[in-house]
Amino acid sequence: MMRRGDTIAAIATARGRAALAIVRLSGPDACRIAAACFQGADLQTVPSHTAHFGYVVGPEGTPIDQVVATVFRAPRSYTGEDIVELTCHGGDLAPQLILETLLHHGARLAEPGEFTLRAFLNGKLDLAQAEAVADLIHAGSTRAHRVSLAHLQGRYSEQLQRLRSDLLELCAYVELELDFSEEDVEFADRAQLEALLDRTERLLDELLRSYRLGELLRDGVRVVIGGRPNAGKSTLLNALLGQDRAIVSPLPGTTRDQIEAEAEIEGLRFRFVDTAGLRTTADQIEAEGVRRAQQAISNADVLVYVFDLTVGLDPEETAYLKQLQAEQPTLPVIVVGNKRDLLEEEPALPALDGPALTLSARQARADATQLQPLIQALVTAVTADLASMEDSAVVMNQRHRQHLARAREAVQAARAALNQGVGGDLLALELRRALHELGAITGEITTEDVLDQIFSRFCIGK
Ligand SMILES: Nc1nc2c(ncn2[C@@H]2O[C@H](COP(=O)(O)OP(=O)(O)OP(=O)(O)O)[C@@H](O)[C@H]2O)c(=O)[nH]1
Ligand SMILES: [Mg+2]
Repeated sequence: MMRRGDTIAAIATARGRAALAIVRLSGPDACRIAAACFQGADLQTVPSHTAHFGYVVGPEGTPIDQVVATVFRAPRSYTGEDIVELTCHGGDLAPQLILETLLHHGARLAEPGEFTLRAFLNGKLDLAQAEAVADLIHAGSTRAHRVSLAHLQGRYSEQLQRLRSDLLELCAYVELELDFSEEDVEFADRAQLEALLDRTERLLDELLRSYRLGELLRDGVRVVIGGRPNAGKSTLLNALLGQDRAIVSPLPGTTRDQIEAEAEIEGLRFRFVDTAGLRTTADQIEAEGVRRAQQAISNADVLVYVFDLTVGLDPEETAYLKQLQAEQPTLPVIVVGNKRDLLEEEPALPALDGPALTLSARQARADATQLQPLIQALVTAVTADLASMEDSAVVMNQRHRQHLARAREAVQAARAALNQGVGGDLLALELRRALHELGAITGEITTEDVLDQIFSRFCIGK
């Protein structure tokens, strides 16, 4: 992976039929290799950042495709090296034949993420930004996309850099004091030190807290729709999706196999799971459905518990919900009284922990505004006050979370050292440890293994 100095090539676009595709080359020989198979301009002498129409010809001189070649010379390029991008026609053949021609002329097939790895190694972006490139490509919702872009633009890294420079300043004070300790000089003002530690810890806390939102953005929110047979769970799923995905029928026990479908709501990706109605049954297939429903509930991010307002919640259901809240205290449960259209007056809702609301799933299928209170409750249940967090302050990456947690530990240990009046050397040691952890996120400190791990999850050509 870390071999540098050679010239790499890859198809940067997705396979299959498409109007256009891009084959890219990066490295010291990029212009020479591209020039060897390009007719239309001398790519070795054309100025940087210019595009040229022409033909790519195969090793035997036969034309392969009409292309536009764009030349970016080092260091003003994505990787910091010479780059040539050949925009050709899409499909299975043209890009592949062009790639083979480039390999024939001396390029090496790029590893996944190798272009971005080079960009990182050449200082074009830091490690957190490089990871944001992959997050951006994998983003499954508008908000995840926005957060990745903020990270790619470096706004998250800037925060970490500020943290680091605060800590560095702190460290310098403490170490200076160490050097002069025999002369009894106290450089570091205790109160100032404490304030700086406070600030650092608060920021780390905030970043760590945001990881819950980051995780939901990355993986989506799993919402399980549960309740008794015939409560209207499948009707509600269809209303939420805006399409008739699940079978709805007046027969209790209609849904057996779990039905899962995704929808983007308020910038978040939700994965809704419609389940078999919970009841004791002699029917083996239905019983299996019920078992799966219970399993889905134990893996849910939120449970939407639906009941029929004309029937009410029976005591067994109430007991079940109470037990669930005791067993899974972190699982938000939203109780939905359905079939509101069948009642004349707004009914009293059962007194349970957590939000409860009424609606008519049947009407909501035609009029989505009916769903608004439920959607608000869903967003609040999963993100609480995190939804309003700055995009640049949302941590989406588990690796970052680990380093942030260790940095916080070190800062806490530094504070304990300060409070106990332990020597400055111990304090400095903890501060250095925190600095090290933060440096690992942005890649000031890193190992080849870590880089391999990070970049191998990239696409080839990125
Ligand atoms: N009036 C009225 N009927 C509804 C409403 N929601 C669902 N229904 C009806 O209630 C019946 C059951 O609806 P489903 O959505 O199949 O119920 P379910 O909870 O998925 O039932 P199972 O799959 O059997 O567990 C159907 O006849 C629906 O048309 C509603 O808001 N108002
Ligand atoms: Mg159903």
